[in-house]
Amino acid sequence: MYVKKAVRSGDRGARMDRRDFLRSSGLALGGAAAGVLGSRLATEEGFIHSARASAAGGVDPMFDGADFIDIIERDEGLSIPPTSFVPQDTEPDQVFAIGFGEGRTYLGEGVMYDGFVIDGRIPGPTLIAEQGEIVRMEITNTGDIPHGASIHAADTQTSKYLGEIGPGETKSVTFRAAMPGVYMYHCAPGGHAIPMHTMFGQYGMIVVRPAQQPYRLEAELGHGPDVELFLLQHEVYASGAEAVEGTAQYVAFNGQIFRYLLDPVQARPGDYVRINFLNVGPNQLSTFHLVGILWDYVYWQGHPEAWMPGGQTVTAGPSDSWVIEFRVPPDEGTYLMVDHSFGAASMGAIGALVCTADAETPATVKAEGPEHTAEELDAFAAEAKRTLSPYVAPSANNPNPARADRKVRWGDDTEEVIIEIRGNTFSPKVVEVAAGTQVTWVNEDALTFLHGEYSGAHNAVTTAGPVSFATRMLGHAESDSVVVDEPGEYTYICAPHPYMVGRLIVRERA
Ligand SMILES: [Cu+2]
Repeated sequence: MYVKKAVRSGDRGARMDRRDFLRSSGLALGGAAAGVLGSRLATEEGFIHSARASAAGGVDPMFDGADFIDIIERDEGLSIPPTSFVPQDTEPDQVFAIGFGEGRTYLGEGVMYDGFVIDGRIPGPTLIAEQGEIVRMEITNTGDIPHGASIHAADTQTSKYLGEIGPGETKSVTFRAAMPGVYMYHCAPGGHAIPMHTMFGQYGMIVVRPAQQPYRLEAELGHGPDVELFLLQHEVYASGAEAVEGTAQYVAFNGQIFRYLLDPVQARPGDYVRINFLNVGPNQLSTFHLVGILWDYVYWQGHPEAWMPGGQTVTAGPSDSWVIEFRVPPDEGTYLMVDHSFGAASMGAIGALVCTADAETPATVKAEGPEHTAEELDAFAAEAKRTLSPYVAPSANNPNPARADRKVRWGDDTEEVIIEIRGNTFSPKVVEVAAGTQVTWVNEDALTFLHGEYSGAHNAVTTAGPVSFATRMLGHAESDSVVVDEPGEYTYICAPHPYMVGRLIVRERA
């Protein structure tokens, strides 16, 4: 697991100096981007194509030979930023290299999570680019099944370049971070796997900082934030079925439940605080609130021109974001950060901003989940009260299973038991029946286009047990049954999604 954040065009300090120079001279783009986009004058309204380039009748040299040159030419003459499209061989200012795979994390409060991860964490690393920079995303599949990526900061094709990444494979996309804002990125292998992998934990935050226009409180105070918090709200599910239905087991800020209640964010009275807030969801609405604080300014999706004054909350559906700015009042004390949709707060989406005169600022808190070594995770697992795994029926080290993981036992008079397949999960995951009971699997996953990992088509095939059985492959709303006469414990999987594990316990009929 690794994060590589390479600055390709000189060191960061040198680039900042250059941007300051460009800003003062009316050209406000960073690094190599300034070189290739230098023909554009930057104003508060956006990019204005310079008279010099228009007079020459050409576009930036980087687009020489581009297929849709007339569209590029049109866009370069508009007052709004161009799209993110650049030729894929454009030299990047920053390279974000991240790994997508399967793995476990620690959710806090004695709960382990076994799901899908980015760089071994949930959420994945916080990626920060400057508006105008050329960014290359390099996605490596570190796991055993296909992954991929969707980058919301890119106003151009990403699925074409980052879809269907096989195990061990690396794919990349190069784009211009043209539009400032706070964005989500997430796994997007293709088809049914896009919502599945995202709901199982593969997401993170990518921020494009405005280069042309500072946020208002920064302009008013004449300096950047004393405390900058990148805060990502996300749900954790005990089963794929509950994920599809939107019934979260926990809701967290930055990877652990009650993370900042136990390890508060520190600030001083009077500090300028900026929160880059992203509700990943993937299902629930959030109304983020800071108890005892009114916002000075908020910016919808983080765009500096999409500002509003005042307010007590920001309302964010899944993948919605805000930049929030406020001053800490001149008084020491604790300010609680909550999702005021209070069910979520009670399930983990609550933290503290503790303000004392001797707090050490400036400070930055990133949105990625905590990093733990394999040894630390082993230690957490050994002490775990519970393990959550959305698509697996955990058998070991799960003394207090979540509702979705509890065995469902059917009496001897039951003739037929239905096991639904929903959200890449057998539901119930663990079923006990008397010998001779008919067991029927019904596929409730509806997105059954494509095939394999990219499809919601499933079956049930034994991997262990006294005898073998297999259903046929099931499309949406299709079913198949078996009658198991041989008592014993059966483990079965879905062949196209072998990480899906169910258990069937067949007891002697009394
Ligand atoms: Cu994935």
